[in-house]
Amino acid sequence: MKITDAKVFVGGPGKNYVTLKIITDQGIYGLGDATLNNRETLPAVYLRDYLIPNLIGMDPRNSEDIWQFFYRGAYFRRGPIAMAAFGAIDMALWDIKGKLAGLPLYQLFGGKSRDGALLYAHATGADLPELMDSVAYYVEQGYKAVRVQCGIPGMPTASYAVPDQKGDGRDFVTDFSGIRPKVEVWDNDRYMRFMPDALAEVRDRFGAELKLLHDVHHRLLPREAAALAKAVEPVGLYWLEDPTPAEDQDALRLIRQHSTTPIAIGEVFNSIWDCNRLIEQELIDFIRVSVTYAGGITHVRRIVDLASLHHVRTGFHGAPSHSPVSMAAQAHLNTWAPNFGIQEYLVLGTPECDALFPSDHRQEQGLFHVSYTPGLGVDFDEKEAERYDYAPGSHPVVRLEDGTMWNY
Ligand code: CS2
Ligand code: MG
Repeated sequence: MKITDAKVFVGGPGKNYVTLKIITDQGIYGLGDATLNNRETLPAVYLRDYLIPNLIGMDPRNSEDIWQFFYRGAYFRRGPIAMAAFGAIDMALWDIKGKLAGLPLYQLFGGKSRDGALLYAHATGADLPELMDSVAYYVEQGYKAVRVQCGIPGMPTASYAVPDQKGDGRDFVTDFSGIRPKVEVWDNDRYMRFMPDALAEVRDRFGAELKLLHDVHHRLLPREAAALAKAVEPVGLYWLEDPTPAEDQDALRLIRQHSTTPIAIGEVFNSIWDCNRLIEQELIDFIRVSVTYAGGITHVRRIVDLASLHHVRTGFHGAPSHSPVSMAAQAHLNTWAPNFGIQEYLVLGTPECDALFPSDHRQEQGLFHVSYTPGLGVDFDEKEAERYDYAPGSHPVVRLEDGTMWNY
């Protein structure tokens, strides 16, 4: 069996999805997602100029050898661009493998460990009343877990995942459009004074059952993060995410020393080498890698297996920049993983997205159910893809009130 062609498509509804299609001499093809948010053209070029010329002629069934060929062959290993490109190839090869076997991928991983995978939605508000309305909106839809983000009174600009004007705390998606980044102004003290009480009010309003998650989004110093994790302990959060910048892993030790609030980290990690110490030293409770940024199914399975040895559960990243292809790959991993925790899930099921990526996976009552379709169980409509062009975008940058550059 030989790979005869591979095509890269960049574009999609509201997102520059980078979709890879690997075609074989037996007419079977596989799909992969290499969408690196706001840097999408880079994995696309990496695929077109460096990887696909080598891929042609290879036997798609040797996914492990092909992963090692590109990872070791790069010499300059790892990094988000390379791992997103390798990850897309790997997803596509697993898709082909499942189609060849006539089985959905979770069956090749070891079968079902659960019927539906728990999802969490994104509730947000420019202020607390709007956040309460947004949480109620997702609870009504059957979600059992909701992430809560809220505008901070007195903050000069809207902050991470918060609408910059009142009125749309439902189905809110951050607008990254434009090559020049928006500038957010931020202050840790204002946030620290507001957020613990805000989270406590959400808990009081929605009761003990609802799983509440909050993303600090890398903003705090280790001492502040330890103080926040301690202050929100009575709220009983499902997790506190990215409390400190992810590079400094020792910062999490201070948080552990001062609180039992569950910690989730990992969406910016690209390989097992970014998180093995964190997992082995049990400094986190949830690992948030994604198959797109961390080298595909082959590599993420290694991270999941390591995590399962240390009581660390999965909480795969699922921001809107992950296309239905990688979300399908993660859904199969979530169906199999013995240490599955939760999956981040955003409004993927828009009519435009479904037209571009037809699939019979379904989301119901806050749970994701994979279909029995062989492979990933998601397809790609090349005709539909012609409707979409690449549109440059950029993450906002964050400055403190005195102008100091800070973390988005
Ligand atoms: C966020 C992301 O979903 C999350 O947990 O941290 O939305 C993140 O801001 C984006 O993926 C950045 O591209
Ligand atoms: Mg996050």
